[in-house]
Amino acid sequence: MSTPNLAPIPELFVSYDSAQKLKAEAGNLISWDLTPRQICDLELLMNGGFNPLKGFLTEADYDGVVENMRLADGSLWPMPITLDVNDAFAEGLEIGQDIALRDQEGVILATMTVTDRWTPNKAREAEKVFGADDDAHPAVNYLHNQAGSIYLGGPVTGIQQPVHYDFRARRDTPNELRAFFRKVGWRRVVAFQTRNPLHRAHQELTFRAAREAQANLLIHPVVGMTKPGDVDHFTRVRCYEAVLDKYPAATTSMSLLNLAMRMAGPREAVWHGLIRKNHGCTHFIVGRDHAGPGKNSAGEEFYGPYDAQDLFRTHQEEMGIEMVDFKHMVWVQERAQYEPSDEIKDKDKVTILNISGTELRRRLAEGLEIPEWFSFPEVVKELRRTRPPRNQQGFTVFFTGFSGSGKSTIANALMVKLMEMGGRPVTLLDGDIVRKNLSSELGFSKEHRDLNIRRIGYVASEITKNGGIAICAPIAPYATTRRAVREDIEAFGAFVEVHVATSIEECERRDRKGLYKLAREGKIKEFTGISDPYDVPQNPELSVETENVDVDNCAHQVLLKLESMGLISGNA
Ligand code: PPS
Repeated sequence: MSTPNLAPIPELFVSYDSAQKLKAEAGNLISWDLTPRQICDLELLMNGGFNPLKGFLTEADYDGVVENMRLADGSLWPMPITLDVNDAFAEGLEIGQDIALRDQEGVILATMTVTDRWTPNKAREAEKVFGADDDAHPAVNYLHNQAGSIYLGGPVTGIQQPVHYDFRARRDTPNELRAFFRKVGWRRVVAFQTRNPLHRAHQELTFRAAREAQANLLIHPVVGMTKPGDVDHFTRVRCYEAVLDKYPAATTSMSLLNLAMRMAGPREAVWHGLIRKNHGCTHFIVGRDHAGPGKNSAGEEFYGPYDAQDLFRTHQEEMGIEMVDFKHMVWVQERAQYEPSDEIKDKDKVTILNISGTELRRRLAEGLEIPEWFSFPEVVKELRRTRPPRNQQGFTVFFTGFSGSGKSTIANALMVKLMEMGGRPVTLLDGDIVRKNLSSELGFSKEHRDLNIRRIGYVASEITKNGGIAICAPIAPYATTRRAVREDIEAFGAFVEVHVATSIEECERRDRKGLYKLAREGKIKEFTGISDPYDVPQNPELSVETENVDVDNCAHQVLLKLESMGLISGNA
């Protein structure tokens, strides 16, 4: 299995001339505007990265993949690659109909013949594929709260690749990589998958893997979609480029993979292996907790640290790519080198050092030292450029609570206090202001409330990205929408959720705007807390009581919270 057949792999693209013709004809077809994740999936379907798939999964293939990781014809495939759409779009379609698949600018990338349309059992998909129907898993959260409710399946005809403007020279299709390996005579290639910046431990691990497999090394980072909150791929690629100089050029190469990860641990490892096999690699590194999604809602790991290695091992013969498994690498101070932690025999006599991802983020956030044994100065410099200390980053304070709970009043007081401190621009996105300026056409149905909060989230994320402070004060009654906004914002800075926990009885008693009276009389419909739901925040950064506490004190509690999170300090 370690001498690859580097002949070209089948792609789903038609010839240039046919593509031009098809593109003109496809202009008349019903179009689906692909989501960012679907664009990633489509790219790998079309270029052979997902070989043997010939399109988005049919219902029979989907059932097989979900139940036992196999397509209907028996081939191994662990991940459902599905085209999820909304009800309205699905209703208008007939089986056998061709549809155009467009990117977010409207460019037609492919057509698809719809052979299957079904309503998936998402709870089953979550249990079987991701191991638990728990929204704390990013892919389960996506499945329930972002993906459409209907799946379409059928063969895809590729017209053109999605356009990328960044790092073009670093992106390769499976056939481009295969051609490169043929050209340079690389017969054994070990791939390293990553969604994080490379530090010294990774370099040591990849060196050892290449040595162990007697293979050349392909650093193959994911630049499509990774776990919410990860370092953005622009920064990471600059970091990779800095580290690449540390490898002997003739033995190591780097290529970027536009994959949308699912963080599915064991299944994901098998999927990653198949994708690397398609890219012409013979070996694949699986480390500790491969593609791990973090903790579940009970605070426990979703998968065991070596589950991914175990599942890969079971299937590697059939996959045709060999695993190079690695244990956790740690720094042994006395020997000044990295060693796999389980191979250290004299643990009680040496000093073992390690900096976790969480600890690294803390040090970056607080502008603390990051030692040379841990990372390369070039990498640390890049990370510091993107992630300045928290007291220089933008952030969002998101108040949520019933109408009349005191959100706006506390938000106003907080704004003034922050402006008094100076340093960063402050914008207040109060419920009423937003409804006047951004959402004047919206009402209070679930759909409209979600749209309203999404808009607030979008503006707040832009403010946060650009180093400002956004203070939001809508009711925001739905936990899933608040979570989505949190994820958007946390890509750029902190999200501080403050629950203004005034009880509904107290709000009604105060009834500042007289709205509760009208709601009781049925003159205002869908009124939060009276005739419409409110999901109480389960883990807000702060919860403030307003009964018998004055506004100044409430705003002060928020300031103290911001200070304890390192977001404000003496000189910022
Ligand atoms: S939401 O649910 O987050 O989109 O609501 P929001 O944009 O914050 O708007 C809430 C303000 O609109 C007034 N209002 C209502 N609130 C709740 N339910 C219904 N049906 C409703 N109709 C009008 C109310 O004055 C809210 O103002 P605040 O500032 O929260 O008191």
